[in-house]
Amino acid sequence: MQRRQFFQRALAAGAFTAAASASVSRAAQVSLPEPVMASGPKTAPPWTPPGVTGAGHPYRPVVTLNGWTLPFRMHNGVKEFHLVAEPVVREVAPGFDVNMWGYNGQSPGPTIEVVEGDRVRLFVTNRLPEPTTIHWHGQRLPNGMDGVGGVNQPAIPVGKTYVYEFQAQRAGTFMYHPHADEMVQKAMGMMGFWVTHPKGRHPLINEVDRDYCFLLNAFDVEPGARTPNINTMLDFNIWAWNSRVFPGLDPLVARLHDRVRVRVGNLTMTNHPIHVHGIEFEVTGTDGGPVPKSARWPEVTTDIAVGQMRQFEFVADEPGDWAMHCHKSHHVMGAMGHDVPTMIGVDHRGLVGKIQQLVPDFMVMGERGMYDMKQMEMELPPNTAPMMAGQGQFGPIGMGGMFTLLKVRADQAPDDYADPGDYQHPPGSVAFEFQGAPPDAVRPSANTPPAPSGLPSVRKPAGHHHH
Ligand SMILES: [Cu+2]
Repeated sequence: MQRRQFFQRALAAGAFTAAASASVSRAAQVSLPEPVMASGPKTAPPWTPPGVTGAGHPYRPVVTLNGWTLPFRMHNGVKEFHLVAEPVVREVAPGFDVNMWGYNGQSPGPTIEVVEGDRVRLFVTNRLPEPTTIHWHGQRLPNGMDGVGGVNQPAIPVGKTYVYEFQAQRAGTFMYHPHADEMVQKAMGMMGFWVTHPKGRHPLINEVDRDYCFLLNAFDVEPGARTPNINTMLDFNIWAWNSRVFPGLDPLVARLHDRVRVRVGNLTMTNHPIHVHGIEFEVTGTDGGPVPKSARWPEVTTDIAVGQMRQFEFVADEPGDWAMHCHKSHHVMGAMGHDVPTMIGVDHRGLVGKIQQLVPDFMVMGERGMYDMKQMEMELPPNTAPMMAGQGQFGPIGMGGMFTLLKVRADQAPDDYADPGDYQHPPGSVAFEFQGAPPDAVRPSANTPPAPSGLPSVRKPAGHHHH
């Protein structure tokens, strides 16, 4: 479904209508809101609930990178959401689809946005082939709403719908994910973002012009396959933001001098030092709450450990196309990063046995398995993540995985999130080729032992004395 149709359908379904009366029947009170579904990996425009005022409304909505925000239904003063846990196909990059599990048509699931103090009711329908739950990471809530299967509730059986209900007690940056068979369910892409906006002006939460959010996630998808290996603990090959890799990731766009907030949560099994070029930022909050102002310091990289969230802020006061990426070099490569040399010229049919070691029922998965085996006889498997693809105005970018661009433009209209294209550099401001004659390189001969200092004698600084 196209974005426009999806919002129209959401409107038609009454997803935004406020309850007309407090005297609704008990049956109506527990009626399921029609789930709003999305397909496609593009970044949806920020969503402001129409017709909702007061109690923190309107707020500056977040923009979910290559994702979207779930519309809610007001019902007797309660914000009602309907999440559907289900198998999905996620386009991780153009030409690379992965069978995942997610919510409402995509992985990750839609972002939930509410206001501090809101009463929230979340219907969760399980259309997976196994039981699930949802844990609302970081929230203050009644223990029975915390979503740990077996501890706080029975797991939601296949085909059933459970209801979670609590008050969003503090403003901040949160996420949701299963707490039932979670190794499998997180490895398959089940997660989503949650933002609670402050009810009014907050001493530690800045008002910003742009507010971006995304989750760090990782998958292990054999080249040419379509389903992640769920037993992988460390050797992932798809390093993603919101189940998407460069060049499939949209840019973060800002108007010159905008104050920008970026919220990031890590649901992978390793840490990610997130680095932004061109500006300095401060970490203004975590999933534990806002950071006191006296405890903030300037950074250009912030490490996000497993299970942590960070929100950082900066003023976009330098125009340009600034790289923004994980600083682990293997995390800005694609699926073939480690394996492509061993794939070329190799009989790929041997790979089936290797996959079977990890996924014993690989061959009994049906037509898919045979199809994949056929594909593996080709030189390079189709449906493989681009390794280091992406073209810039000066040539190949040589990046994949956890990489995108922060695009800052003086002429970007307020609230315009469209990709402004390549940065037009002012004349004389781009690194250029030296046109003179290259100097002679003086190197020590292979047969000559190095000078005692360990440096070639021609480079010894004047006045230096050996011991
Ligand atoms: Cu990383």
